[in-house]
Amino acid sequence: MKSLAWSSLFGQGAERIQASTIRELLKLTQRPGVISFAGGLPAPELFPKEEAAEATARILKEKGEVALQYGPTEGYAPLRAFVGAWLGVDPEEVLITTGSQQALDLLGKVFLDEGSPVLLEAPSYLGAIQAFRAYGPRFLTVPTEAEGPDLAALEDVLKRERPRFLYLIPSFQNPASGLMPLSKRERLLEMAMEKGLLVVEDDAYRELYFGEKRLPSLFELARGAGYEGVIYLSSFSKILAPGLRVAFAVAPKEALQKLVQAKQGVDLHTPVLNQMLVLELLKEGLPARLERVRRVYREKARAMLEALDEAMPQGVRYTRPKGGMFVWMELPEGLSAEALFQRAIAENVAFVPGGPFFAGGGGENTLRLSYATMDRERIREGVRRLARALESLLPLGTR
Ligand code: N5F
Repeated sequence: MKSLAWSSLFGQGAERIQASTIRELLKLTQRPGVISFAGGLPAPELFPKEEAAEATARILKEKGEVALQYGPTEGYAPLRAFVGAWLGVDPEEVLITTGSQQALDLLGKVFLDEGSPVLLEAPSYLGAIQAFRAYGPRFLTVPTEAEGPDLAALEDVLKRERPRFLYLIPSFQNPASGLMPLSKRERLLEMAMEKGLLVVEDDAYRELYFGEKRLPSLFELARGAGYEGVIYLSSFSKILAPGLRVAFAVAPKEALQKLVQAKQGVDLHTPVLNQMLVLELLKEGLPARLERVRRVYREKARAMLEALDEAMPQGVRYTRPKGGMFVWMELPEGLSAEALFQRAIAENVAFVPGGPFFAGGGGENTLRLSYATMDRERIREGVRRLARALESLLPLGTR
């Protein structure tokens, strides 16, 4: 076969496109015998397999001509209406996206130019960093911790810079697992309103809280305060099934219209059958499903924390999540999570090294553990293997 010099054919933008560490790791972790704490993959035992089989057959039989036809870019109208009613917003402000991952890309397309500043937490969701990076922005970061971003650092950045938007995950942050308290949400919003700063709130984990109730989102607080500068993203991936790739964005009409136009060029619309299926599944007892999802993750989180408390040597710090899918870990200064990863894989346990979650570099001694996919026994065994890998790396005398 005659070969081509592909890299000379790629556009300039192609150089900025890089592989997702999570996606690359997922290939490794699919090896039999590996206990994976790597991907934030929902628990397969929660997938509504039976209900989905029945609902799909029903949809195809009764509304097959809609399900199999092209649909509107904005989304299947009854699903937009459901989301509108669920969130208390006008359905005209709802755009159904092909996963929230697509919404992140659309935001990049619409709001970012080469060199334009964009503000993120450090660490932040690496899929967002990957999506934005393709548009060549200048990343600005503020440190984040168990209670969300450092507001003093944020104020400082905003004195000097006018970022196109601030991307935040206030509830059960990926990867750092933090939950921003209400008072802090209110203060952040005041700052945003004062500066006219656009905030993109990614609420992928909104329903996965372990406590009594959900905190109001920045979006809800902003609407209550009469501020339209929060674009809200969430997804059905973590409460139904990620393979369906159905999620949504909520934005004021002018911004939504631009996102819709950007989506037209990407995939015309999210698969109609998947949207109809999601709607059917939502109509079949959502509150009971959410209760169950929360219980399952709460128990898995507890199992992981118990195992970590037993097995981790001194000097290793980790978060105690109040929801979501992740524990965030910090190794003693100077220890490399990449080096630990090599040892861990030899022990047949995997996680995501933290470095790629830092848009501005750093975080070499950090890592993310997901408890979502494994059962209790494998969580315990995986943590034991991780502890063995860690001990083989620690200098003598600190074991
Ligand atoms: O709606 P969907 O499935 O596209 O979710 C993307 C997404 C958006 N925003 C946040 C904060 C997320 O955590 C995610 C999903 N993240 C998972 C993770 O492991 O960090 C899934 C990645 C799965 C993969 O790359 O295969």
